[in-house]
Amino acid sequence: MTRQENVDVLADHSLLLAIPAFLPAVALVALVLFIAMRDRRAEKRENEDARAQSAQAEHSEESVTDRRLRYGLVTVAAGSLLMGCSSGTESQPSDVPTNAARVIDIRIANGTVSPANTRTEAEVGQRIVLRVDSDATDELHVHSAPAHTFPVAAAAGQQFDFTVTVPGQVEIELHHLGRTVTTLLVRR
Ligand SMILES: [Cu+2]
Repeated sequence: MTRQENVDVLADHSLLLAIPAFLPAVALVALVLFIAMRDRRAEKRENEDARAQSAQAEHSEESVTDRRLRYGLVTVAAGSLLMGCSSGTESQPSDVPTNAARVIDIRIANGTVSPANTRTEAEVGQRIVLRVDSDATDELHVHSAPAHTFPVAAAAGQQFDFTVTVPGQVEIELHHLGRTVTTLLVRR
């Protein structure tokens, strides 16, 4: 019987214990109500079954146990589903800096830099990551408040990161080459 497998899943106590910690109480109440309604419908169906098979006295007793197991299983399954949703796709207030880092790949070779004079949109509090491949030493200067200066070596795979806390335009320059790599348009 497939219902026997359900007993194993119920024994996962860590998941059961995690539910009250992560689920809002409102979601739990809604969930239980939903399951209870479903269960009542199933019960009605099973009672009709039992009446039809009244000769088998054991049947109804069995189905009550099965239903209890199924109730628990559905709670656990729906709970874990809800937990997955809330941690992944829950929308955040727009002023909370939860964006992924803005990565800017910079390549310096033969006295030229790319990109050059571009514009890069960013948000206040967003992490900005500069990944630099260079064949010459230079100095990256971020004209934010406070400003940042990063020494560039003649090497591949260098990485510098910072966060801009004030909205506005922030130039990222290469001082030895005298070029503007990009200008950050930092919005609230
Ligand atoms: Cu500068």
